[in-house]
Amino acid sequence: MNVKDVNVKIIADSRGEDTLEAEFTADDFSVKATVPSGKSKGVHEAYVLEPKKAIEKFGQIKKEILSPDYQTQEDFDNFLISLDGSENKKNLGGNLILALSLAFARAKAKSEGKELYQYIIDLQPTTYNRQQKLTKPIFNVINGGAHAKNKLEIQEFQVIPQVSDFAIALSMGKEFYRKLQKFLEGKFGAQNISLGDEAGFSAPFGSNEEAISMLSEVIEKNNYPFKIGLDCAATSFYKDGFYEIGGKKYSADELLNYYFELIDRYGIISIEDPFYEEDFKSFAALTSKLHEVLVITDDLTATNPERLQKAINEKSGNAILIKLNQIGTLTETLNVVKMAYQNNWQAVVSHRSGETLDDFIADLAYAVNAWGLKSGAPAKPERLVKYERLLAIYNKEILSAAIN
Ligand code: 2PG
Ligand code: MG
Repeated sequence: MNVKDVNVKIIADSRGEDTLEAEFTADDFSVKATVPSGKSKGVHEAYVLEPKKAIEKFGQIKKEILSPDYQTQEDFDNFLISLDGSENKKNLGGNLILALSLAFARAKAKSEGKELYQYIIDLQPTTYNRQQKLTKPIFNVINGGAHAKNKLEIQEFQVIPQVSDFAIALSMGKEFYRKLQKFLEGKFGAQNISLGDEAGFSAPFGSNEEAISMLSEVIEKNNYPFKIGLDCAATSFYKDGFYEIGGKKYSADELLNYYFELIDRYGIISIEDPFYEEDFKSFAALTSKLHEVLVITDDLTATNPERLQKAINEKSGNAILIKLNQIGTLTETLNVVKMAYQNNWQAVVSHRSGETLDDFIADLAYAVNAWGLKSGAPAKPERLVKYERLLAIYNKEILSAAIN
């Protein structure tokens, strides 16, 4: 690949905040990649440099990026990591590094005449077991926590279709979303319904359990083959050794029982960040009590190999949430996925609450054969493009399998 030019500029994300877009011009084409941003961010994530400062930094390193001819994704990512030289990418910013890493991946895929997902598949060693068949869409249809202005402490109330066809899963998700809207309008009045950051509904729910039971009611009434999932994002309601829910303080043990009852009562199949981001022990206690329920680590592991290793050693979960911008390069992200799979953990690929129209994570989810893709509600364009891209990949693959 003959790289002719590289540029980075500022664009607005779904919250209207500044974020970065990198553009690579190579051979006879140009490609772009953008980075999202989190609101319920973990302290162990790669550093996010203020976008204007990141543009300045880019000006200082542009020449160096253009000079050598990088042969591989790993070479390029390692070059960026060494140029930064810090532990959490605070010099260049994880956001600048990631924009460049992903734009490079797109350029390289194109120069090799490959779909992005095929390029990512080819980057991975084939040593791990690809356990899952279909990557499930995880629709976050009710928003709480830091993503909505309501009383819900739990951040995400999700529905997860249990079907083996992605097209069916997606169309059911869209239909369910509209039914849920009608149901909530009937309960609370249309004027009291709004959307949270991830396009899930916000309403004056009295409690987390009320939101779950309403989801459950709409699922049952209409016979959807859906299960419920939660992202508690518990760091946001943890303070001084206690978790505050509905004005009451819960110890970690009491919170564990609270979850245990909800999981049991509503057949919940996945629970993310049930405890705050340092509590490896309570994560482990919950994991050991549950069978066939995914305990997903997000802020706890922050797509970071050392954090994941600790979580694996302490049995603090059985699935890791994968967010490219928590670690900052494609290569490091794939290494974390590999580590998870080698230890029989699942991987769920995720967007951020502040998103762009970039659909890179759909290719990533397919390429690592993730258990699920978490991209919010099936509603706003920045959420939908990821689900639609994954559907397009499945359709393409099904077609090519039929031809061959
Ligand atoms: C999460 C994410 C994405 P944020 O906690 O899993 O849903 O939220 O991007 O705000 O960290
Ligand atoms: Mg989370």
